[in-house]
Amino acid sequence: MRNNLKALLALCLITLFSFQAFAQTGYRNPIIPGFNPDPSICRVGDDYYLVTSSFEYFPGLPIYHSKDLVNWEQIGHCLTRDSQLPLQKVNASGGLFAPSLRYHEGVFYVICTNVSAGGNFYCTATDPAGPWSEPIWVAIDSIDPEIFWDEDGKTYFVTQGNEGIRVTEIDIKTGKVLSPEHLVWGGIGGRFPEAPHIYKKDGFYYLLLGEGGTEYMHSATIGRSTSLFGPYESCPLNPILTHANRRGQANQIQGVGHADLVQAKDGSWWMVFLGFRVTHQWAYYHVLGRETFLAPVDWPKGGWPQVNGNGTVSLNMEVPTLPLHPFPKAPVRTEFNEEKLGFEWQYLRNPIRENYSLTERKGWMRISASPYTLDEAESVSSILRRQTQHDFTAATLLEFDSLSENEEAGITLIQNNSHHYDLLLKKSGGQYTVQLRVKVGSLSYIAGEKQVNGNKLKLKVEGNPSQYSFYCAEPDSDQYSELGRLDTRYLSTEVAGGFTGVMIGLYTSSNGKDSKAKAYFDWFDYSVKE
Ligand code: 6LW
Repeated sequence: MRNNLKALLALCLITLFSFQAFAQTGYRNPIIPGFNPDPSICRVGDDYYLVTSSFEYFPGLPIYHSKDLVNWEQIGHCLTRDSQLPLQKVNASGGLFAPSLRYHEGVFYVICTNVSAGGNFYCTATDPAGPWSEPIWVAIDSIDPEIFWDEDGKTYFVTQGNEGIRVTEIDIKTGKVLSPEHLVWGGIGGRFPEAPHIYKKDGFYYLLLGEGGTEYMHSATIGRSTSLFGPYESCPLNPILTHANRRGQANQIQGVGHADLVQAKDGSWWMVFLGFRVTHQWAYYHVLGRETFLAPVDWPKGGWPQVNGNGTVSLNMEVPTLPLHPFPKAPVRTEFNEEKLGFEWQYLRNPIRENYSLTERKGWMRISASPYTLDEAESVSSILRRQTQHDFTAATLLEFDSLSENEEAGITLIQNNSHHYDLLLKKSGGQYTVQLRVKVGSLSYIAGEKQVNGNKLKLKVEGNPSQYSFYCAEPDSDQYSELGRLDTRYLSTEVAGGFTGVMIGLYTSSNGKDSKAKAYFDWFDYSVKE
C-alpha cells in the first residue's frame, strides 16, 4: 500500500512537471502588431507560415514564420521583383489586396490580387522565404482569391463575388480557367461576403467567410456542405467571430474578421484574423491599421468550430498555448551597417533604385531627393516601417546636403498621400530650418519651426494613443527641443480612409524640381511600450 502511494505520488509529480514543461498559458494579442491585415496561414510540420496584405508598399506581401503561433519573425516578402509587382502610380490602398497562403505537395502558393495592375494571380516557392515565381495570372475578376485542392485531384479557384463565394476549376500549371463559375454560398446576409477559405474535415467542406465589410461590422462566418458546390448549411453559432455586438461593444479590439484556420501538430485548432485597436472613448479612431490576431478554436469531430468560447477575443488571452518559442527581439537601433535593409523596411511603390545606397557612405543610409512629394501617388524617395504600438519613440540622425530651398529631408508619419505629419530639415533664407508640417486632406500648414545651426540634426517623434510629439536636437546633444504636438486621430483610418496603417518613414524630396540633394541617415531608433 505504502509503495503504491509512493508510486502514485511520483506519477503525480511527473505529470505535473511534464505539464509545466509543455502547456503554457497566456499570450498577447495582436500577435503581429501594426499594419498587417488579411492574414492567411499554413503549417508544414512544426512550422507555421503567415502572409498579410501590403497594398502600395514594395516589396509586397510580408511572410512570417512561427513555431508556436504566438511569436512571429519575418522571413521575407513574396513579391520582391518589379516584374512580379508593378506599383507605378498606384493610389494609396491600391495594389495588393488580401493574399492566401497554401502548401500543397511540397510547394507553397501565395494567391492574391493586384487590384491596380493585372488582377488575380498566384506565385509558387519551395522555400517560403523565397525566391517566389513570377505571377501566374488567372482571368477571373474579383478579390480575395484562394486555391483549393480537392480529393478528386482537381484544383479550384475560390473567390469573392458580390452575390457570394464563387468556385471555378483551374489548371494549376497555367492558371487557365477550366469551368464556368459556381456561386456556392452568400454567407448569412452580411454585406461584402469575401475572404473565402475552404477546409475539408470529417466528410464536410467548410467554407469560412468574412462578412460585414472590413470596418466595425466585420465578422467571420462559416457554412458546410457535403459537396464543394453546396448547398452550404450555416453554422448555428454564426457569426463565429465578431465584436459588432453587445459582447464586443466595449472591447478595445474592433473590426475582427477576415480569418483563416490552422490545425496545430497536437491536433488543436487556431484562427488568425484581422482586427484593429481603437483609441479615444466614445468616438473611436485607429491609426495602426488592421493587425493580425490569434484565437483558439474548439472544433470537435463532426461539429462546428467555436472561436475562443463566445466568438470574441481580448488583448490578454488567458488560454493554454503551444510550447512557446520566442525569437530574439530586434535591437532598438538600426545602424545601417548592413548592405541590405531589414525586412521591416519597405518603399512607397517600386523604388527608383539609384536613389538609395547603404554603401556610398559606410554605416549611413543615403536617400537622394526625387521631385516626387509625399502628396503624390509616386515613387517618393523614402524607406518606411510600421508604427506597431501606440506608445513608441522613433529617432534618427540626419545630415542633409541641400543646395536650394525646394529641397527637404526628414521623418514622416504617413497614413496615405493626403494624411501625413512631417518633421523636416530644409534651407530657408540661407539658414537651415526644421519644420513640423501637417497635411490632413486639403488642410496643410506649418505647426512648428525652428532655425538650427547646421545641416546635421537629430529628429525624434514620440507617440501615445492620442498624440504625436515632435523634437529636434543638435547632433551631439540629448537636449531635445519640442516642435509641437499633433493629434493622432487625423492620421486614423476613420479620418484618412483606406486599408493601411501609419508608417514611419525617412524621406527626402525636391518638391517638383530636379535636384542633386542627398540625405544621409546615420541610424534609426525605434522602441515601443506594449
Ligand atoms: C480585402 C477584403 C478586406 O481584400 O479588405 O478585410 C480588403 N477585408 O477581404 C483589403 O484588405
